[in-house]
Amino acid sequence: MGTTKSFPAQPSTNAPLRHACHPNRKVATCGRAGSLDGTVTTPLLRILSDLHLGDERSWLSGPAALTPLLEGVDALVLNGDTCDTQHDFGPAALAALKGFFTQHVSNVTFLTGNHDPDISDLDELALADGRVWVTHGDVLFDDIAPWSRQQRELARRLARLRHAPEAWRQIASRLRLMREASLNLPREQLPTSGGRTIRLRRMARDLFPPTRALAMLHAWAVAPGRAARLAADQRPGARFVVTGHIHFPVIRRLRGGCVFINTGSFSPPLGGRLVDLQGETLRVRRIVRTGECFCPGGVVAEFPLA
Ligand SMILES: [Mn+2]
Repeated sequence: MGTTKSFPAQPSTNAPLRHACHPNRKVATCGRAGSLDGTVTTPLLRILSDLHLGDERSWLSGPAALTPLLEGVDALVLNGDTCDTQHDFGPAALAALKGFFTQHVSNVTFLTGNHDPDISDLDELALADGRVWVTHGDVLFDDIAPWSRQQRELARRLARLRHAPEAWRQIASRLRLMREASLNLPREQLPTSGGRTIRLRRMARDLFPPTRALAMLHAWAVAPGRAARLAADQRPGARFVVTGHIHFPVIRRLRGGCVFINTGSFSPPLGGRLVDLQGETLRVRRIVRTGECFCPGGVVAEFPLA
């Protein structure tokens, strides 16, 4: 796997896993950022996921609610399901959304998720010289989202696509097949009327049939171990696997030394976390809500990257 000189790496056809530079490398290529009082700051890379902008179950009324989370950030990675490009965000709306982020942060990387399979051609990212592997997380599940109401349709599509076992075994090509299967999925129908009972009706819909909740709990249970095994097999340099997708903010230290981090989501019930890479430190922080806005909260865990 090759490396590139600056963050983010440019797409290339024969190297699906893009290696982004360690944040410290940016110091070497771009110089340290200085402030007016002469202090020197180390570039900050921030990872967020599962914004689900435009989805009525998302807490975000719009991207402006994220502004406090973008302050002081030099590079931003949006790790999938930023919005639904298949239904809610056409080309013009998507361009405006991307423009919002690039106005606030000079360096923005959009990774694909199952709801935004065509937001970019980047399905995964290697940071800190490959020590941090970032991907949305659906690659951990053979049928993308086992708890989804669209699971049958997804499974049907994938069965058609995964005819070559070797293509399925390799993460990069498997991710491409999964993105292909997620294109043009029919929209999930949600109750849109019912007045004051609409929330209850939606909650009931989320909980039934109970097999959906069980599939979700199962996904939460198996994701860390699967991530560690997949990383050991195909991204062996990775000591940290950063995912979203399962909407379950968690950190698991696994046997073999791999650390699984899930950044949750911007929707109920569990909310989200962010991952910061700065200097030789990886930091997981809570995301807290203040009124309509979301801000960085307390540090949940801190790891040396070196
Ligand atoms: Mn997802």
